[in-house]
Amino acid sequence: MTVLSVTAAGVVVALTGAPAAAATVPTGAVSLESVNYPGRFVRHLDSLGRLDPVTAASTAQVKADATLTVVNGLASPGCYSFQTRSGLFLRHRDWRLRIDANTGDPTFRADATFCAADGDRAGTVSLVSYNYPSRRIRHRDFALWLDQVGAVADSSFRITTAWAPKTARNPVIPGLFADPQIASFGGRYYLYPTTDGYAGWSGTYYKAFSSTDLVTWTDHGVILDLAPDVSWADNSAWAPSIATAGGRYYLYFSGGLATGNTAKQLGVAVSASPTGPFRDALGRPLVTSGQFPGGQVIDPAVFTDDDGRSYLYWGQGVARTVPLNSDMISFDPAQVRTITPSGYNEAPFVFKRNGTYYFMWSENDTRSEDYRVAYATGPSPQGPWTNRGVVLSKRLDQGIRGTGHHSVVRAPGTDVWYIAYHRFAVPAGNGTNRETAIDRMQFNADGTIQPVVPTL
Ligand code: FUB
Repeated sequence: MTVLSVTAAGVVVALTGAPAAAATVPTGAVSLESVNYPGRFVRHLDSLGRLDPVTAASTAQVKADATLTVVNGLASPGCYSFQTRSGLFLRHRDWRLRIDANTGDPTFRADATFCAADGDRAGTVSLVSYNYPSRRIRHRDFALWLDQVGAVADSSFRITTAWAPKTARNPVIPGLFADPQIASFGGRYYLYPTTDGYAGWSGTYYKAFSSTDLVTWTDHGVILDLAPDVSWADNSAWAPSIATAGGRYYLYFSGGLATGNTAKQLGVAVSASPTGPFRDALGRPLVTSGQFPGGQVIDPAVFTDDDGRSYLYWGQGVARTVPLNSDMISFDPAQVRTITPSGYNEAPFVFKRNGTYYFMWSENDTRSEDYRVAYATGPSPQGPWTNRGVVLSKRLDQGIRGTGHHSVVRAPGTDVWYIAYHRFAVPAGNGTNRETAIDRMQFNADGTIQPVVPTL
């Protein structure tokens, strides 16, 4: 495998020492330069892919059109998708490369996914179609086509510094990821999101990301894939939660079957590392559908109190909580309590600050631009709760919509707090094309939470 890296001078170099097979591409904003027509870059014009000259003197629009954000492959995490500044995806249709909005259906996702292979010379990359592996992105008459060629000069590109680099802080991880669960272990931050971009939220796998500064994140790849790894679930890999105890890491997750009883259930997977791989700890659900009447069995969250006792929360429509046994993978069903506050839809999350417990949740439907976060406070991990109102909602002057399904982390050793949440991807997202953002969350002197200002 050739690992490509962009230097400060903006030129891609092949890192040595990697086995020769396929290339990898750094995620984030890049530009793709033709190897046989240097100075010409992949860009879109009138929704079609082209190879055009771009120089320092080019207009800001041309530079933006020649910048692509490399993201997690919509059809496979081992490959890539390429997003335009306008949030559209590079895809092939009738063998022509063009840009379109992600419908989330399997055909679109496959048409918009490309696997990296070595180009025709060192340090270059060739992009192979995910669903037509004998075809690659190739320029012909300076238009981009999906042609039946190998790694020839017309199908080889240098990855360079983006003509229009990202300036916004959010999203913190490129691509479509929702329901971010943030945590800190051993001085490092970790993010566990839902992989988004699927019609009907039908994704199957979870990835983990880590960071020391909440700005630069490392993608640790797939940590659990329901389809092969979990016998009782095929899809609906939604909204995971993470906890640690006894040197092990526990990932609580939801999953559903593709056929038969498709109701969602909760599972728990275990690993020796926060970045997995995780394996199903029980071989069956931790909470089964119908076990407690009412509400969907999704959106697990775990809070561990100062005495080491952990509590599980979950539910859409109805919020429930139960103390976990010390093994972290079982509980006494007789101790399950319903704690649904008014306005509650889903995404419970609990944390503690200065002896006060904060119970937070999301209101409205995740497909609504009014999806938002509200909270209550109480004297124990299970309440009773006093409703305190909404703390995070859309910011239309910035085009930020659908802000919800959050989690909270404290910077270790400080009283500085951050909220991770998802929003409709800016600018072209919706309820199944969501992205992960992080902002500061501040408190008033009386312990109430100040309204969070969502930022681009
Ligand atoms: O990501 C799938 C579902 O959308 C989550 O389980 C809900 O909380 C909503 O964010």
